[in-house]
Amino acid sequence: MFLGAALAALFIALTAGPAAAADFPARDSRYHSFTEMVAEIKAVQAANPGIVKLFSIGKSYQGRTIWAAKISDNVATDEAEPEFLFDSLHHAREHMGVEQSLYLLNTLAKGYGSDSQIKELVDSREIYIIFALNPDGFEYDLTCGGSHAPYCAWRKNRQPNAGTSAIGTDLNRNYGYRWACCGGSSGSPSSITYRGKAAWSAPETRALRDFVLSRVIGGRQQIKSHITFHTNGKLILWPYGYTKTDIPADMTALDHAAFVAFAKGMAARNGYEAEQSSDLYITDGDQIDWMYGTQRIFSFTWELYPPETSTVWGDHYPADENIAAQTANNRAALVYFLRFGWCPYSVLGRIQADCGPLFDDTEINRGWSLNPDGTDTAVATSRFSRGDPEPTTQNGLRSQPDRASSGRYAFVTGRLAGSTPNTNDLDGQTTLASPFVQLPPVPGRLSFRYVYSHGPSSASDYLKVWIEDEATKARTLVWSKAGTAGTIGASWQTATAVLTPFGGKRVRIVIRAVDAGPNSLMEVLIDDVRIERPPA
Ligand code: 0X9
Ligand code: CA
Ligand code: CA
Ligand code: ZN
Ligand code: CA
Repeated sequence: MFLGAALAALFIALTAGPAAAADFPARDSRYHSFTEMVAEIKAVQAANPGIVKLFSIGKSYQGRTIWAAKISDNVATDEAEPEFLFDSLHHAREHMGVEQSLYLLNTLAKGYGSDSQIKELVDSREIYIIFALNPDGFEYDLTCGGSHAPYCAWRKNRQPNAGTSAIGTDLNRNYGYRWACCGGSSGSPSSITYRGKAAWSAPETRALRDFVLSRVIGGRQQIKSHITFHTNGKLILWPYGYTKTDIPADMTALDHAAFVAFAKGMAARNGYEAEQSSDLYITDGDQIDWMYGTQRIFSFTWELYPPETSTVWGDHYPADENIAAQTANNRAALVYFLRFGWCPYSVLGRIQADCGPLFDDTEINRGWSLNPDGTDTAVATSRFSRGDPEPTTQNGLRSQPDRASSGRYAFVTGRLAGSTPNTNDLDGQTTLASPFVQLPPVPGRLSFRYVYSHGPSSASDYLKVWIEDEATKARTLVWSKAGTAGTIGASWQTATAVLTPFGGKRVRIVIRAVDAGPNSLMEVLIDDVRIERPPA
């Protein structure tokens, strides 16, 4: 009796523990289960230790490892190479995404020794792949009964929700950019597009966020381009999902042009269709909106094979015979993405202007410092700040434009409308310094957009730009503009300066505006700062 009870208790303890690893049915055995995926990536690392390094970006709700690989030469070292990110399996039932990520890993690792184009890409870039963001859903999706057994058509993660038996958050509605803004997600835990109780409420999205943020070094995001693999529909989607507007205030016209050209370039190579993600339907809190909206990463959703079938079973469970051909069909598009994604402006023919050592459209914080010497005298409200300039009229003339040169933001003195001395008018000194940048032996020009407007002024008012050598701290004046007795209105101009003397040095750009004249009114704006590539 006692023994029987003990055996029964043991039996319960064993069956209540973690379920045995789930697997695909024999007919779909070419798909990788989570266990097989882990075994595969470990085998690839073991066979290619010089260029493949596995790591974890964190744990799922149920404690599974979210596996990632870095692929590069000198893989253990963080080199100054453009970084790329791929991920798959936000949605549990979208198994072809895992196969696409494994295909990419194998293509890079196996091609390294035999294909000079692949070797060049791996040597010159740092490529990250996150194989299954949603491992709990991955396992669970292979554990159902019914006519489609073992498949569940599960989408969300496996995180419980307080006050209901409904499980799971849609990870692709849980990101913290315009979360819940626009009717593109559900507030109901039973919905397949449940956004979670707050942005970042899922451990899986937090892990991805923290990894991406960890790639901001010296104020600059190292990841330049990103693809998240989903199924299905054979689509290449660019941001935004939250709005149908093509170029909303939080996207520059230039970035939009680059998104369209780059997406079309990929689509031409795999036969997919390229469109804005909201053309499919509105989403809010989705990953690529956050990646671009906050990090300015050129981020795409690929909806993989098959084309739309209009049933979840047809859409997400194509027979495993399709895996090899459909993942390989994307090879040329992936190679193209890796070739040009370090700077998608290059696809627009803008490599010289926009793909140099520095290009800052000021739409996000890219590590500039305000008052770097601690000597600025202007009050806080009149110093440079990065923001949306409010239109200002002084002496019957527009002194502060109502628009940045690009996008929404510029560096602007006395950002708010009005000409109140010491508030909106500059009065005193304000200084900006860029992050330090390594110049090539023969650098291209410095160029920037500026507004320098003033009421009657004098040469004691000025806007000056220096290049500071990091090693010697020496500053060299490369451009300046002084006040005059006349009145100058607000208009955006382009300035350039030659940087040849600074070739090979690590330098920063120092920009200072001084309003020293007693009666002068002054406004300065700066946008679109570039250190160009030298002409080819
Ligand atoms: O709804 C999603 O999260 C994605 N489609 S899926 O069928 N894989 O679930 C689409 C994400 C891209 N964003 C928009 N279409 N707005
Ligand atoms: Ca490297
Ligand atoms: Ca790096
Ligand atoms: Zn999906
Ligand atoms: Ca701007």
